[in-house]
Amino acid sequence: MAAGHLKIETAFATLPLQGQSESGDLSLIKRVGKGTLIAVVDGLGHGQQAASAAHAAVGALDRYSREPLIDLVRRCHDALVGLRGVVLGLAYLDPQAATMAWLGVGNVGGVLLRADVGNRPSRITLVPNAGFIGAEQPHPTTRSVPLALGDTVILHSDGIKDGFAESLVLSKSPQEIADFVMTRHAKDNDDALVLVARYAR
Ligand SMILES: [Mn+2]
Repeated sequence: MAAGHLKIETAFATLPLQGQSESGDLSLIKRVGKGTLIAVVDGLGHGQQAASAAHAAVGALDRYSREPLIDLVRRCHDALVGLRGVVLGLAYLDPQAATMAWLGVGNVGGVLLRADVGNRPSRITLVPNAGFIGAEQPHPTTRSVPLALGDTVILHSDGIKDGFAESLVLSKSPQEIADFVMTRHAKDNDDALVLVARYAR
Protein backbone atom coordinates (compact mmCIF):
# COMPACT_ATOMS: atom_id res chain seq x y z
CA MET A 1 0.00 0.00 0.00
CA ALA A 2 1.55 3.25 -1.17
CA ALA A 3 -0.12 5.22 1.57
CA GLY A 4 1.31 2.95 4.23
CA HIS A 5 -0.75 1.45 6.96
CA LEU A 6 -2.89 4.14 8.52
CA LYS A 7 -4.41 3.53 11.89
CA ILE A 8 -5.90 5.09 14.97
CA GLU A 9 -3.92 4.62 18.18
CA THR A 10 -5.88 5.03 21.39
CA ALA A 11 -5.35 5.14 25.13
CA PHE A 12 -7.20 6.38 28.18
CA ALA A 13 -6.77 7.04 31.87
CA THR A 14 -9.47 7.29 34.52
CA LEU A 15 -9.78 7.92 38.23
CA PRO A 16 -12.94 7.77 40.35
CA LEU A 17 -13.66 10.47 42.90
CA GLN A 18 -11.75 9.61 46.05
CA GLY A 19 -13.85 7.37 48.32
CA GLN A 20 -16.00 6.04 45.47
CA SER A 21 -15.50 2.45 44.35
CA GLU A 22 -17.07 3.05 40.95
CA SER A 23 -16.50 5.86 38.51
CA GLY A 24 -19.40 7.60 36.81
CA ASP A 25 -17.04 8.35 33.92
CA LEU A 26 -16.70 5.61 31.31
CA SER A 27 -15.09 5.36 27.90
CA LEU A 28 -15.66 3.31 24.81
CA ILE A 29 -13.01 2.57 22.18
CA LYS A 30 -14.25 0.35 19.39
CA ARG A 31 -13.23 -0.55 15.88
CA VAL A 32 -16.21 0.11 13.65
CA GLY A 33 -15.82 -0.59 9.96
CA LYS A 34 -12.48 0.84 8.86
CA GLY A 35 -12.45 3.39 11.65
CA THR A 36 -12.59 3.77 15.38
CA LEU A 37 -15.45 5.02 17.53
CA ILE A 38 -14.44 6.72 20.76
CA ALA A 39 -16.68 8.00 23.53
CA VAL A 40 -16.42 9.62 26.92
CA VAL A 41 -19.57 9.30 29.03
CA ASP A 42 -20.10 11.08 32.36
CA GLY A 43 -23.10 9.99 34.43
CA LEU A 44 -24.59 12.94 36.31
CA GLY A 45 -23.24 13.17 39.84
CA HIS A 46 -20.95 10.39 41.00
CA GLY A 47 -21.03 7.02 42.71
CA GLN A 48 -23.10 3.98 41.85
CA GLN A 49 -26.11 5.71 40.24
CA ALA A 50 -23.88 7.75 38.00
CA ALA A 51 -21.99 4.58 37.07
CA SER A 52 -25.23 2.72 36.25
CA ALA A 53 -26.32 5.47 33.88
CA ALA A 54 -22.89 5.60 32.25
CA HIS A 55 -22.87 1.81 31.80
CA ALA A 56 -26.30 1.91 30.15
CA ALA A 57 -25.17 4.61 27.74
CA VAL A 58 -21.91 2.84 26.86
CA GLY A 59 -23.88 -0.37 26.34
CA ALA A 60 -26.10 1.41 23.83
CA LEU A 61 -23.10 2.93 22.04
CA ASP A 62 -21.48 -0.49 21.82
CA ARG A 63 -24.62 -2.21 20.59
CA TYR A 64 -25.47 0.37 17.92
CA SER A 65 -21.93 1.44 17.13
CA ARG A 66 -22.39 1.20 13.35
CA GLU A 67 -25.06 3.89 13.34
CA PRO A 68 -24.29 7.59 12.70
CA LEU A 69 -23.23 9.59 15.76
CA ILE A 70 -26.48 11.52 15.88
CA ASP A 71 -28.44 8.26 16.06
CA LEU A 72 -26.18 7.00 18.85
CA VAL A 73 -27.30 9.97 20.95
CA ARG A 74 -30.92 8.87 20.53
CA ARG A 75 -29.96 5.27 21.40
CA CYS A 76 -28.37 6.51 24.61
CA HIS A 77 -31.43 8.62 25.38
CA ASP A 78 -33.65 5.54 24.98
CA ALA A 79 -31.32 3.42 27.16
CA LEU A 80 -31.50 5.86 30.07
CA VAL A 81 -35.18 5.51 30.95
CA GLY A 82 -35.43 5.35 34.74
CA LEU A 83 -31.77 6.20 35.17
CA ARG A 84 -29.82 9.38 35.71
CA GLY A 85 -28.80 11.41 32.72
CA VAL A 86 -25.36 11.50 31.12
CA VAL A 87 -23.26 13.96 29.20
CA LEU A 88 -21.01 12.64 26.48
CA GLY A 89 -18.44 13.29 23.81
CA LEU A 90 -18.42 11.04 20.74
CA ALA A 91 -16.07 10.84 17.78
CA TYR A 92 -15.60 8.58 14.79
CA LEU A 93 -12.15 8.61 13.24
CA ASP A 94 -11.79 7.23 9.74
CA PRO A 95 -8.11 6.66 8.86
CA GLN A 96 -8.81 5.85 5.20
CA ALA A 97 -10.83 8.99 4.56
CA ALA A 98 -8.62 11.00 6.98
CA THR A 99 -11.63 12.56 8.65
CA MET A 100 -13.16 12.72 12.07
CA ALA A 101 -16.80 13.36 12.92
CA TRP A 102 -17.55 14.43 16.45
CA LEU A 103 -20.24 15.80 18.71
CA GLY A 104 -20.77 16.56 22.35
CA VAL A 105 -23.74 16.96 24.67
CA GLY A 106 -23.32 18.76 27.97
CA ASN A 107 -20.27 19.43 30.04
CA VAL A 108 -17.58 17.40 28.27
CA GLY A 109 -14.42 18.52 26.55
CA GLY A 110 -12.69 17.72 23.32
CA VAL A 111 -9.74 19.11 21.45
CA LEU A 112 -7.97 18.21 18.22
CA LEU A 113 -4.27 19.07 18.30
CA ARG A 114 -2.53 19.29 14.96
CA ALA A 115 0.82 17.51 14.63
CA ASP A 116 1.87 20.18 12.16
CA VAL A 117 1.34 23.54 13.85
CA GLY A 118 1.55 25.15 10.42
CA ASN A 119 -1.80 23.49 9.74
CA ARG A 120 -4.16 26.34 10.72
CA PRO A 121 -5.98 26.35 12.98
CA SER A 122 -3.49 24.27 14.95
CA ARG A 123 -6.14 23.44 17.51
CA ILE A 124 -9.85 22.76 17.13
CA THR A 125 -12.08 22.63 20.19
CA LEU A 126 -15.21 20.51 20.39
CA VAL A 127 -18.22 22.74 21.02
CA PRO A 128 -20.77 20.57 22.81
CA ASN A 129 -24.48 21.25 22.65
CA ALA A 130 -26.08 22.31 25.93
CA GLY A 131 -28.05 19.98 28.16
CA PHE A 132 -27.69 16.30 28.92
CA ILE A 133 -28.99 13.01 27.59
CA GLY A 134 -31.86 11.36 29.45
CA ALA A 135 -34.42 14.13 29.91
CA GLU A 136 -35.42 16.00 26.79
CA GLN A 137 -33.98 14.47 23.70
CA PRO A 138 -31.02 16.58 22.58
CA HIS A 139 -30.32 17.25 18.91
CA PRO A 140 -26.60 17.88 18.84
CA THR A 141 -24.69 18.94 15.77
CA THR A 142 -22.12 16.59 14.26
CA ARG A 143 -19.08 18.36 12.90
CA SER A 144 -16.57 16.88 10.50
CA VAL A 145 -12.87 17.71 10.55
CA PRO A 146 -10.06 16.58 8.21
CA LEU A 147 -7.22 14.67 9.88
CA ALA A 148 -3.52 14.74 9.06
CA LEU A 149 -0.95 12.20 10.19
CA GLY A 150 0.04 12.62 13.81
CA ASP A 151 -3.04 14.66 14.72
CA THR A 152 -4.15 13.89 18.27
CA VAL A 153 -7.70 14.02 19.56
CA ILE A 154 -8.46 14.25 23.25
CA LEU A 155 -11.90 13.73 24.78
CA HIS A 156 -12.34 14.22 28.51
CA SER A 157 -14.89 14.53 31.26
CA ASP A 158 -15.33 17.69 33.34
CA GLY A 159 -13.20 16.07 36.02
CA ILE A 160 -10.24 17.36 34.00
CA LYS A 161 -9.31 21.02 34.41
CA ASP A 162 -9.29 23.30 31.39
CA GLY A 163 -6.00 24.43 29.96
CA PHE A 164 -4.19 21.08 29.98
CA ALA A 165 -3.59 21.21 26.23
CA GLU A 166 -1.00 23.98 26.65
CA SER A 167 1.36 21.67 28.52
CA LEU A 168 1.20 18.61 26.28
CA VAL A 169 4.17 17.22 24.39
CA LEU A 170 2.74 15.69 21.24
CA SER A 171 5.78 13.50 20.60
CA LYS A 172 4.67 11.42 23.58
CA SER A 173 2.52 8.33 23.06
CA PRO A 174 -1.26 8.47 23.55
CA GLN A 175 -0.91 6.54 26.82
CA GLU A 176 1.79 8.88 28.10
CA ILE A 177 -0.42 11.84 27.26
CA ALA A 178 -3.48 10.29 28.96
CA ASP A 179 -1.47 9.48 32.09
CA PHE A 180 0.08 12.95 32.14
CA VAL A 181 -3.28 14.70 31.89
CA MET A 182 -4.74 12.49 34.62
CA THR A 183 -1.80 13.01 36.95
CA ARG A 184 -1.46 16.74 36.44
CA HIS A 185 -4.89 18.04 35.54
CA ALA A 186 -7.55 15.98 37.34
CA LYS A 187 -9.82 17.85 39.76
CA ASP A 188 -10.11 16.41 43.25
CA ASN A 189 -13.91 16.75 43.52
CA ASP A 190 -15.18 14.62 40.63
CA ASP A 191 -14.58 11.45 38.67
CA ALA A 192 -12.11 12.05 35.88
CA LEU A 193 -11.47 10.44 32.51
CA VAL A 194 -9.32 11.34 29.53
CA LEU A 195 -9.21 9.51 26.19
CA VAL A 196 -6.53 10.09 23.57
CA ALA A 197 -6.66 9.04 19.92
CA ARG A 198 -3.98 9.64 17.32
CA TYR A 199 -4.03 9.30 13.55
CA ALA A 200 -0.82 7.44 12.90
CA ARG A 201 1.07 5.21 10.53
MN1 LIG B 1 -18.16 14.94 36.00
